[in-house]
Amino acid sequence: MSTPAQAPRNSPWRRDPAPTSLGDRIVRFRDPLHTHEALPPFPAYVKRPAPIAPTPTVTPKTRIVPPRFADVRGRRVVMLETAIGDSLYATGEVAGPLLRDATRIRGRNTDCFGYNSRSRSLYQSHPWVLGVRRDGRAFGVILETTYSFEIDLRAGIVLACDGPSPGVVVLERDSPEEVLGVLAELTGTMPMPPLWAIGYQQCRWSYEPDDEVRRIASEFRTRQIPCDVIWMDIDYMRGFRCFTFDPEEFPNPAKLCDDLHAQGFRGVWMIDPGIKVDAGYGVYAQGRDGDHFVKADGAQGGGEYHGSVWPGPCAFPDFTRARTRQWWGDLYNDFIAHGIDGVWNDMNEPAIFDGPGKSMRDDARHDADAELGGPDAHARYHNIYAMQMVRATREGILRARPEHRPFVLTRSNFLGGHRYAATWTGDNTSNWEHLRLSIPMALNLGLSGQPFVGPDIGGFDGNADATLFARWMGIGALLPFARGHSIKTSVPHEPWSFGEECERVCQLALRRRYRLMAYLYTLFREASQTGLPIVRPAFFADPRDPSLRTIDHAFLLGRDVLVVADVNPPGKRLAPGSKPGGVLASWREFDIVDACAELPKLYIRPGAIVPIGPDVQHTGEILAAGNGTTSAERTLLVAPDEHGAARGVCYDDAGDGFGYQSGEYVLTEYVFETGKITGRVIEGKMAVPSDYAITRV
Ligand code: NBV
Repeated sequence: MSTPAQAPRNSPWRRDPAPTSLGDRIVRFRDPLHTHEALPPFPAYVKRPAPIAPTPTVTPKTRIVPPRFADVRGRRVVMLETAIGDSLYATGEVAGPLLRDATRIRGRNTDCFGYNSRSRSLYQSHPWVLGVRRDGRAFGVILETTYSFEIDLRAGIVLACDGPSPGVVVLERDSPEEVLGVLAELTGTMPMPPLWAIGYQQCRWSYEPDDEVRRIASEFRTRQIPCDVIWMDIDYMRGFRCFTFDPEEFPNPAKLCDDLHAQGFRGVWMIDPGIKVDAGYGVYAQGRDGDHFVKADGAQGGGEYHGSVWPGPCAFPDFTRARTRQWWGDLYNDFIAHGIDGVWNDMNEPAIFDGPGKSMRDDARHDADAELGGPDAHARYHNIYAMQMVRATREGILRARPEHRPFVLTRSNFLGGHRYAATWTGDNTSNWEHLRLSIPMALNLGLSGQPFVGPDIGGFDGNADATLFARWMGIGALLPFARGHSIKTSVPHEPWSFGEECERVCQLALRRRYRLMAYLYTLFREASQTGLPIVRPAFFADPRDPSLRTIDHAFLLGRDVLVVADVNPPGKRLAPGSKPGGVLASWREFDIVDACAELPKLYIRPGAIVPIGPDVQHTGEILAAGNGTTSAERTLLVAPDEHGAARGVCYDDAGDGFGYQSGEYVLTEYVFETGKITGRVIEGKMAVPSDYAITRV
């Protein structure tokens, strides 16, 4: 960043912010006018980083240049200059190109059905920018606010927010990977999910009644299309009352769960935050009697805040305090006792049909704990409402079933919310534009700390056709969260719904995912340890190469696999030069299923070893055949470098539970040299088979 120009005398910009060091090349700046104000809590952090020393000058070892602060029309504005050659990324959940230069977003969690690349606010907010300098070194900027904010990257970095003056943290490292490592130190890492949650998942709004769920599950097995999970959308409930079951359509949820389990499936069921105002409904009555709901502002009459969602007028739990999160979490006890495996929290922006901007009024009252900032208006807590909801959900499920790893999916969230839930990119549309968007959206969420992410494969709203659906499955099967989902009004969107050719492509796409499961699982482990995303932009292979910085149709799966997708409709196929150049030009093409032109191309890095597993119908087969996730049928894909050498690692554990936290896992390093492969346990005490089939690429 270059030195800010001298501010003119009458400029609103205050140029001498008070810097304090939070660690090596991590500096917090405050508006000099507001340094006397206490910094409000910022729940993105695992633990708020405390200043370790005032930093009189911030430049000796770094290129961090102090931001300038101003108040403009009652908002706090911060400006950071960028230099020629800087490229900007992340900014959370955004529809549009990977490179965020010249874009502008509003961070306000919004139910944005039918969004497109012009939509400014989507479901989640991440007040975070990642910058990559011309020489490949990198920096990050965190705006410490829970209020609505703006990120304007049209000329440098301009951040603005409502509420009190925020801290602005600027951090600097030698590479984007290292910057994400610091972000993870501050905001935590994703907990390890159960293995089944990395399998393919099939959803629809809604599979109903219960026999339809069984039919869909059986189709997968009969047609031999790999799948781990079937999802229950909102219609399983009795009149949209959360934690209830429709007596006609889902009379025996435990039996349905048993039947799914018997075929090797798991079930994930939806729970929304809106609780129907109905004195005869136990959850509402408990919430009212326990004083658990958000209140209306005094001028609005005080009392419970009500807004309309699916069940009609609803009250909304006040997740900003521990005692309500405890109550909410405990509701999952009886619920998951039916055999429910995972939970999907939807509509938690919160979406309210008759509220301003389709949400809660800003003046609604939260009785928040001091930990989050104490009692205050919804304006302050809007962006963290969902995050606190999924915190309650995850903790409740964990209390109810401490021996299993919870799986929670959320639509809305905030920076740091990956500690509680995975996410998907909301209500996308079945068209080619959205297929294209799904890659940079997943990448930028990964660069914002959320590694477990994917789109509704096939598109949620509208009708896919065979070509679009097949192409989407090919790409979606290589993203971290892989779920097909569609709206009520669309034609059926299952892998077999569009004819034989599409079904064949889907089957191959999913077989690929399952064969790559050992590698994927190793990447999930890495993400849970270091915060590195599972899918990464092409420029991670060489952050200095400007030709890799704007690639939207290709991505890296970990460090060793490059995926090059064709996101164009037929007739507009990618030119042969679609494979990225630079260091990626030497990566070698491979496949692990029958050749298929509709699937993205896969390339392996010279010098890498990628573990490949058996062809299975679901992850339960992997666990049944080996010791945990280990597999006797492990093939090592070896791509020797110019010296004939290659190296790779593979992580294995029980695939569920927490034994791995006390050494019940194994990290194996494979080395290929002088034509021979050796495996060596580098961490953990679990046994692994020592025979590998080797395939050289
Ligand atoms: O619960 C119904 C849908 C759900 O299928 C979708 O995935 C969510 O994003 N939900 C939104 C509510 C209605 C959407 C129009």
